[in-house]
Amino acid sequence: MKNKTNIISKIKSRLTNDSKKEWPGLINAYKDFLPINDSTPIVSLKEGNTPLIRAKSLEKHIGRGVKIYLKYDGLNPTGSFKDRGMTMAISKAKEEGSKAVICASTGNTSASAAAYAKRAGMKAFVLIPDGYVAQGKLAQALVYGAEVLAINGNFDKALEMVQSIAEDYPITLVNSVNPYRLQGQKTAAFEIIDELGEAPEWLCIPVGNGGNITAYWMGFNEYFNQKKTKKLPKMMGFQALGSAPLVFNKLVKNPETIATAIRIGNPVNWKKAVEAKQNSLGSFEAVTESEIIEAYKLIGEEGIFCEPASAASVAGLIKIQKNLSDNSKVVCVLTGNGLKDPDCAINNNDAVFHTKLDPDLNKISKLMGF
Ligand code: AN7
Repeated sequence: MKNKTNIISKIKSRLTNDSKKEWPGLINAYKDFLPINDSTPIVSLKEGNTPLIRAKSLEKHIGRGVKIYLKYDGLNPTGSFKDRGMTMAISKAKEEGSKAVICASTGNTSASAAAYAKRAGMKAFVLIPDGYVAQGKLAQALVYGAEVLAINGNFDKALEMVQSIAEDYPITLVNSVNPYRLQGQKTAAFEIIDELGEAPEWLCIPVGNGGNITAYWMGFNEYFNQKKTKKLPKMMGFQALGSAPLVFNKLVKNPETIATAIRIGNPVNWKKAVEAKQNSLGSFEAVTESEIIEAYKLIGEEGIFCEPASAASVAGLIKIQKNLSDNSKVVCVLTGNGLKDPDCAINNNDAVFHTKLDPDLNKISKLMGF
């Protein structure tokens, strides 16, 4: 009897300890590194703390002892890295007394802004390029209750418009020109160093507006200055060939790519992204549509589902593999969840998919090879 009580009290204490260890969201986890104060109302969906997963089949593919990690940021609450920035941007907007937020978006920013604004009791307006936002992202913005304005124009036009609206009217802009966005997003670099004990030699990341590559570089440097890592990674930014203004150092008027998240011709963080690349001795490279899809499938073979824009990081890694030294560490950032873009998945896979089958046991087991 005594024994039983002991066991129960042990289990109880473990449960309470575990609940104390619950991930508090990235603002609480990294508050010493973030511009918040005691009166900042923290608007959180427990974002951050996403897994860093070894990519074993990719490692076989590349060889030479190179260690590859996938930072699966598609596991954030709304399915993309945008939540890292949005928890900060919306918390600060609320602190400043803002009642409404606005953004332009290729999809993920609008989903994230809609969710965090709803949680903060604020109104969200999102401008999107009509017909060029993946279904999952649009569904999210609608369900989280944003007011969706789909324009006959691309992302760059939408961004120009929201910048002008935010100048003229009392509404907070939550695109990555909002400095709090990058502050939140830099925490992904902290998580990588916290887990690996040091920065990797290489960071491969898809680039659209250039916000995330800037934020990662900021995060790596802050930890470097705090002596939490002795090295800094080379920042490798990848754009889709049809939307590659940073690669060719030239504005793209009509950007095109299957990776609609990065269908951006005039990146708003152009200068900062170039600085991150130059200061880290990294580089920008373009990846083709078929390279993106090939990488998308290879990531699927790891048991991981990301959206096509995110696969650009792995497509890029494959492209630059000869530059990697033996036994070096690479982190590829998977920025968004595969469920965001079911059309891309259905149209681009090598799966065996039998349809319109008779529900006949004999036929089906025969089909299965028995
Ligand atoms: C999955 O949602 O610009 O270089 O409006 O959704 O920081 O712009 C999305 C960008 C990479 C590029 N991967 O990041 C938007 C938007 C995914 C993305 C990027 C985006 P940035």
